[in-house]
Amino acid sequence: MRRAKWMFAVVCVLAAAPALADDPSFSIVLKNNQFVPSEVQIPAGVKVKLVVRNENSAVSEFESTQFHREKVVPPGQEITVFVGPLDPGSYEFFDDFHPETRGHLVVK
Ligand SMILES: [Cu+2]
Repeated sequence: MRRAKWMFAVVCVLAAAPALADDPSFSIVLKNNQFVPSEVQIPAGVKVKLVVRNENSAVSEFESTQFHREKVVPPGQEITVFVGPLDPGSYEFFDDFHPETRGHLVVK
């Protein structure tokens, strides 16, 4: 009985791993107080991984009220957020600590 449960747990982990690895990944860099790129094209209808790296010397907060994410990005570090599946359209994101720094996800 114990052994059967353990086997079941292993199967679940193996089944979940490929799904995580398959999420398309997109990188965004904060530098010179801008998002680079400021327009990021992602596919509609799938979950995607956004990796946001902060190359500025000040702490930032990657935020979007349109796709509901908010995460602090310390200087010299990177964070990961998962978004979607989203419908086609344009979704704004910004640095909540420097609100003039803005970009868009363009979902197609
Ligand atoms: Cu915020």
